[in-house]
Amino acid sequence: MEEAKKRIEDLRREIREHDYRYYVLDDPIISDAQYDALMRELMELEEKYPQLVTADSPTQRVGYAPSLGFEEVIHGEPLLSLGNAFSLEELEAFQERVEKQAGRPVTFACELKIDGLSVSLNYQDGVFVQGATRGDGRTGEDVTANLRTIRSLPLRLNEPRTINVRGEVFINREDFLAFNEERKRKGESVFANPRNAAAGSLRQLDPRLTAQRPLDIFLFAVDSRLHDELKTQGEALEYLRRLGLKVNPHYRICRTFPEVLEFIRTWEERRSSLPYEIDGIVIKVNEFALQRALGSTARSPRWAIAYKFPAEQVITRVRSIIVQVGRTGALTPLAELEPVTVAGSTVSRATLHNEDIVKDRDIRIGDYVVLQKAGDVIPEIVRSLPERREGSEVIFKMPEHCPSCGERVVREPGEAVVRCVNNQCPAQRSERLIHFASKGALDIEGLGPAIVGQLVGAGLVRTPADFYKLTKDDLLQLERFGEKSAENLITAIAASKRQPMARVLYGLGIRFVGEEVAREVAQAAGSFQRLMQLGREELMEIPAVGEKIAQSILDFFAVPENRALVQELLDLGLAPEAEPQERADVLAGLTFVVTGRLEGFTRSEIEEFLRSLGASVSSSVSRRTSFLVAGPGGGSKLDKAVELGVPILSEGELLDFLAERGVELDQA
Ligand code: 1X8
Repeated sequence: MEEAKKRIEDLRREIREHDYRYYVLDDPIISDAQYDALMRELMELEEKYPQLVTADSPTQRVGYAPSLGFEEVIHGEPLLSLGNAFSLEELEAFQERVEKQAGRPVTFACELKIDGLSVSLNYQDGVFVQGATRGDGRTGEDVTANLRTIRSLPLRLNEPRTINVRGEVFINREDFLAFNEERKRKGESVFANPRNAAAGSLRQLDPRLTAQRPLDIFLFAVDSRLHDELKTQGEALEYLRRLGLKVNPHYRICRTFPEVLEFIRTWEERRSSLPYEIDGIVIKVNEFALQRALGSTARSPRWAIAYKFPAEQVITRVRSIIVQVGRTGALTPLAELEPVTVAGSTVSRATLHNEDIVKDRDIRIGDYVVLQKAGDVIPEIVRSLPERREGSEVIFKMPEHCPSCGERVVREPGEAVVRCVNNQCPAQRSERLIHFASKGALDIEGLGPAIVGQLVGAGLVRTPADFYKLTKDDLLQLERFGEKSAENLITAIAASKRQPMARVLYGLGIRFVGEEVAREVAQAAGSFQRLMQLGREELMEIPAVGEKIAQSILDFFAVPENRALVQELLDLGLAPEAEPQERADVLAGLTFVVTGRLEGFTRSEIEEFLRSLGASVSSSVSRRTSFLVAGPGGGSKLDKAVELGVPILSEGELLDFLAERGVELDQA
């Protein structure tokens, strides 16, 4: 036993050292296999002597039981957010204000602003005991088990200190791309950007899942108990590093304001070469004593500011403008660009939305243009550069005939969109088929745009019903299909017959009938037979359905071909009835409104979930609202709820509320 204890301690020390070298210094000295051998030996010993397992053992990075929700953590010191400067003028105003109050020149610490998720970590006698999200700044959520899985976060410091530190959890760009690829391959939804992926990962209810996410962390602040001992932010960063915590190496202590500007300029330029995303520079008063003197407002410190980078812009050239025909027949101009890297990804196409925008921005084929990508926004052409024209540029004209079927297109008065109104148009047909198989609709794995294109091209599929008549032999004639893949696709198509009516209805692609409307209509009608009998008045009794939607549904079912399609799908065994609502009564009679930024869910995920429990979800707060679920940045809905006395739930409180009613969240 004594011997085992000693060996365990030696192993832990050794593994910790290697973790530090690998994850913090990025300079490993042993191979992965050697590391695994050490870890395995430790795990075996701990299994044999469970009484010797400690919270800071490297084996404890992956927790065991998934938790229901997260406990609240009241932060010892609030995690304030930073004021923003969107221009150098605003930054200069900050500097002048600070120096005026100080009555002397001030030294600033400049650091990269990591585009991740703020967390607070508590170490007790050097052992990591608790970590929390920022939450609303005063109260966060206990995500200790998830933070433990971050390999660059030491479970034990180099000194037995009791300390609270603060940092940013993030995901490297490259890891994010690989992770998203993997999700796409598995047919899972992808994250829009590394920040969202980091937030979602940190709020996984099952730490074993978090452990598979490529999370990383930088620490950049110590709690004020250390401010007497460490006099400046610069010293605090060095101290954090000495404790074994990961500190971003790119910071600079600037004694003059021009140095601050220089730092900003440098990083604005080098930004895209960093392996992780940054959205600005944090400028802090370096001396803690002066920070204290300047104090904070309710929301943010007066001694720091975030200089936000303007959206990254690059110049490229429009090679051509092509026109795409969507599922509803809308013609959309799309610029094909000389590929450029902007905000970390390569862009070779940008939508131009409609012909008016092309005209307003005077974008011509062959033009040099300014392309911009702000945060997670889709790339956009901001303007053309007429001064760089050579004379060979061509003005874009919307075609008068559909590029797919050749029929004349129409532009309704007062509408910006030009449409092909030929219901038989091959491009529309393909798009409708793609939509039918897509994630929100029948969700048929392996039936993406490329395969649908192949099937249509081979004349195997014309309507969605044709998918269900495909045989393995049909598929085997096609390129890229082998025994296994053909079998898989046939199985996936057959499995989709069990999808609920709402998805089939959405999959039909009726104009204005999105996922939410489809859900309500399916719920109200109960079956397609019934739905096809409903009149205008009856349709409009469904809360989500107004005049426009009712008319669109009527128009759709007035077309004999569409009625025949639905009948054929039913005959093939699809969508017998509306979704059986298992837990539908838990929130029956309650109306929710969701606002602000949520950490673990998208707003529509939460809304869908609430609806699945029988709640109504509305987009505006009124006296009839039962609860407002509010994340940070709630704004006017929050004000309205306070005014009307509508109870407000934070994301964490909502989870508690649901847990009390026996509802477990199986997603995060
Ligand atoms: C937020 C962030 C800070 C730093 C880096 N990245 C962030 N996202 C830093 O200080 N180096 S400070 C901060 C905040 O105070 N809200």
